[in-house]
Amino acid sequence: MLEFIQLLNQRYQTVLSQPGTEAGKFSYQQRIDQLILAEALIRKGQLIDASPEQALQITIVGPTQAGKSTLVNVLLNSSVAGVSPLAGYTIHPQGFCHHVSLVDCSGLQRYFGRFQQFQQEHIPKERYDCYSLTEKNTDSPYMPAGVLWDTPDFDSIDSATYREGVIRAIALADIIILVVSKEKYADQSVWDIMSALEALHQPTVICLNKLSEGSEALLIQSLKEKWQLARTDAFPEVVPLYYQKQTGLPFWPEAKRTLLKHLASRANPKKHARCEQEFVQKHWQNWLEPVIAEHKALSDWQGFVDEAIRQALDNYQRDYLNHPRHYETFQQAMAELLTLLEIPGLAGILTGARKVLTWPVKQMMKLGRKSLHIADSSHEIVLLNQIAEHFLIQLADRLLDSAGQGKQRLWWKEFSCLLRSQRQGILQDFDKSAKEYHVSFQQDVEKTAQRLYRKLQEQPMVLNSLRATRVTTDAAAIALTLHMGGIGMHDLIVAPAMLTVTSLLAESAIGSYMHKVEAELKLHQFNTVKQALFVECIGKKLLALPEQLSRLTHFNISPEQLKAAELQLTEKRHGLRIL
Ligand SMILES: Nc1nc2c(ncn2[C@@H]2O[C@H](COP(=O)(O)OP(=O)(O)OP(=O)(O)O)[C@@H](O)[C@H]2O)c(=O)[nH]1
Ligand SMILES: [Mg+2]
Repeated sequence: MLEFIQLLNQRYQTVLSQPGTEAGKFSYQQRIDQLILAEALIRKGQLIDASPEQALQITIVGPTQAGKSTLVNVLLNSSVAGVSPLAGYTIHPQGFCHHVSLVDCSGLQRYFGRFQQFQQEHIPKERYDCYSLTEKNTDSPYMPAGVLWDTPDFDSIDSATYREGVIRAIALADIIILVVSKEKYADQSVWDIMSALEALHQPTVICLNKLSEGSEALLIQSLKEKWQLARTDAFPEVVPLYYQKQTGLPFWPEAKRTLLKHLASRANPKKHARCEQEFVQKHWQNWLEPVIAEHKALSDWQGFVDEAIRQALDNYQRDYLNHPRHYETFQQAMAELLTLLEIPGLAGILTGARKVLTWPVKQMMKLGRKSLHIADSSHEIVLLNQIAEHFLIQLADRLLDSAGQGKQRLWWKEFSCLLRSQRQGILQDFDKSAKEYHVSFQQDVEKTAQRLYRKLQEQPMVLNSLRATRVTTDAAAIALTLHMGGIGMHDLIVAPAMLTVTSLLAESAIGSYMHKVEAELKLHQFNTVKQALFVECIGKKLLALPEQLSRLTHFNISPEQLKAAELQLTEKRHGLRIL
């Protein structure tokens, strides 16, 4: 699951960084934040699994200049956190161990993943993918043993650059302290974050900082209203922080001295797994919305291809297999049969075959290229290539239609260009496969001829009468000429002698057997063309085409990848188990 969330996050970031995604920018950025949070929650789950006695983690969050770093100092009774009147001063998550040793926190490096740990004074200002962890020996009356995290703000202009650090520190927290000042507590950014955090069910405290005398009750009431608009859980404890002139620090009220220790006893790492799962499930559909839209486009594309294959095969049947003049394969089997019959007196006639034939010599000469390969003269191949061309034109039209409407316009548009660029190559491959099919199908033609020949041998009467006809000799001569490359297939079919022999056989005792054999040959031929040319050759190539779409503008997460991730989600493994 972790890998899938990372992949999704990475794809969102890539797609978002491309021009033309302005429309979805806000929602995409929001989802990226949620995915970073989800990843961090899964990592926290792994941390709990690896070391159940992990030190308590308290994270302070709040808008810039609210006094987060100041509060760290107050709670730790030190001046360890850097405080400044410059907005966006803290830019890294900075952890301070209180009554916990650094060794006890060694699991944190794994939790932070690609974020690198530094000592506080060495943390590089130009890098955001790092955090610091510092052991403090000061004593605090307010803090339970644990790590107190100071975090960067989430509302300044620069905050987008260090937002991931904030999210990671938030997901790590067993307790959240929200710090707001009277100027900032109503900001939308504060309540967006608080609303997003509800699913994490962390015990929470709100610190109201920079208070002026007399404003407390009103502000708390207003805070409560804001809370109730953003969240459904109970309004948490509010700690009003008043400024102390002598120390120059806000003052933690005596009445709240044990508040954090009390909350610490409520923190329950065992609940984490459930929160983690709830969070992922809550956002899953929303995260996957563009991925599923791509899958829909993909399945539409599959539908277009299937439909186009169906139509292409209909055309093949209509214009070839069932066409009374164009279907030549069975005639070829007949030609083979005639050569098997060893017609008496053929040798003598063969030399003058051209004169015997009943079509103009000129046409014969035109077609009489010696080594004419059978596939080159095949009407079937010409037709199949025409069908393939029409097939691609039809698909290109469907793509243009889809590119002009619907949600996935960009996907279809790019896909349409892709198909255009690959069209020539696809047609060339198809032509090559068609020729290969045609040549290898000659074996089936020969087998058909053998079957007919065997049947004829069982019928000596038919065989003899066939051998005795002059027209059979003519037809056999034509068949042989075809064999030697002297004529093309079409001329064989229209040769009257061939037609006569075919009808002689059709009307003979083996007539019905011949029809049956022809029907079987056609069916086998249909299935072979369908499988070898339209499913395997052109179909597979077209269905694999979307994989070549740019990974910069599309998610390109396959339905299989998604399925595997969803299985993990329901299997409740990889940190997504219910305890
Ligand atoms: N008057 C007054 N000033 C305060 C109080 N708390 C903090 N400050 C000042 O407010 C400024 C910001 O305080 P920080 O603690 O750095 O605020 P922060 O939330 O960490 O700010 P960033 O790190 O920039 O996000 C500093 O100049 C503090 O001295 C307070 O209670 N009263
Ligand atoms: Mg700060």
